[in-house]
Amino acid sequence: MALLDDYELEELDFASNPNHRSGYVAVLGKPNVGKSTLANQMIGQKLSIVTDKPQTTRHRILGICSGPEYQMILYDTPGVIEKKMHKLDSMMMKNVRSATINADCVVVLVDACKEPQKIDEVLEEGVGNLKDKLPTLLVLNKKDLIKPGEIAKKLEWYEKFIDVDEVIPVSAKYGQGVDDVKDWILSKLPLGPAYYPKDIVSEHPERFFVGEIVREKIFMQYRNEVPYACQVNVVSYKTRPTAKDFIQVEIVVEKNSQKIILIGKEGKALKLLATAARLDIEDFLQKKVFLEVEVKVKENWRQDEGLLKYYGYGGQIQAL
Ligand SMILES: Nc1nc2c(ncn2[C@@H]2O[C@H](COP(=O)(O)OP(=O)(O)OP(=O)(O)O)[C@@H](O)[C@H]2O)c(=O)[nH]1
Ligand SMILES: [Mg+2]
Repeated sequence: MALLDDYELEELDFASNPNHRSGYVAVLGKPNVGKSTLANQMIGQKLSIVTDKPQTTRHRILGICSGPEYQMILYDTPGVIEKKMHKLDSMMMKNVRSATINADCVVVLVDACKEPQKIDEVLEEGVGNLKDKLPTLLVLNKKDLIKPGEIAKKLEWYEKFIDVDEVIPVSAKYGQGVDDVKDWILSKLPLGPAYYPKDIVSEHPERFFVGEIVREKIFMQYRNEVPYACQVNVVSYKTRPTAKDFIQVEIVVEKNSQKIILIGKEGKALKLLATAARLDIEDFLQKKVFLEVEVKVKENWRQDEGLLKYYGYGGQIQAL
């Protein structure tokens, strides 16, 4: 695994290959359709967290998929929602829009298990009224969950009623059809040199992913509203040459009752969470770490624009 932290920009040495293609791809869709699963499959590494709950992804997450002849820079985005309950939701939707600003093409996912439906809201929120219509692919995801005859019917519906350049059935979870998606993207990318070193998979700092892993474990361990009320901040990250790396994480919740749930009886629930997160973080970083997790209450943080910006929802992902 390589992140941009490991590189000095001036060391970049772009190959001058006249057939090389590179560009930006926005991955859009409603919540829970499998955007992050597809992005991870394409990159070949789990960068975005995946859960069975809607509104898992909150930022636009940049993942880089490179080959000898190409570099696709994917933006995984938050699921498009109609009702914006909190300022956080509105900021998440801004992150959807900002992913498409520089995009060379757009991939819209829909869930093959659901009744066929228009993708107008997704395009409206994501692409808005960008002057030039971007090449758009519709991915009919989760095809593993329905019968081949059903897939054919749904494919026909989408091809007939939705104005996109192509429709491809895929199972992002099992990697089926993912190469077809890559080929389609490749055909839409302009000729040009790579933007990033070829072995880089993201430009976000390691600590961003550490926070996301903790958030994934919260989604997995706690129910109902609790995971949605959590913000995870990596407040300290110290690499230590003679000891395990030391990572200090704070989980911010909105109410004391949520703090009590997170901590659990005699702190057992939080301990369980910290262990599950640590194991995944160690797997991600490929080294042992010491993880300290603390829970804090900040009332209504999801409505507080200043705090939301501080937490990095204003656009560029930043390390606190
Ligand atoms: N069976 C099956 N499940 C899938 C497939 N793709 C995704 N899933 C599951 O669908 C759920 C949602 O996947 P995500 O990748 O988190 O979806 P998302 O669109 O990124 O969701 P948000 O970030 O909440 O908008 C998870 O439980 C995935 O395992 C697929 O091809 N087949
Ligand atoms: Mg996601």
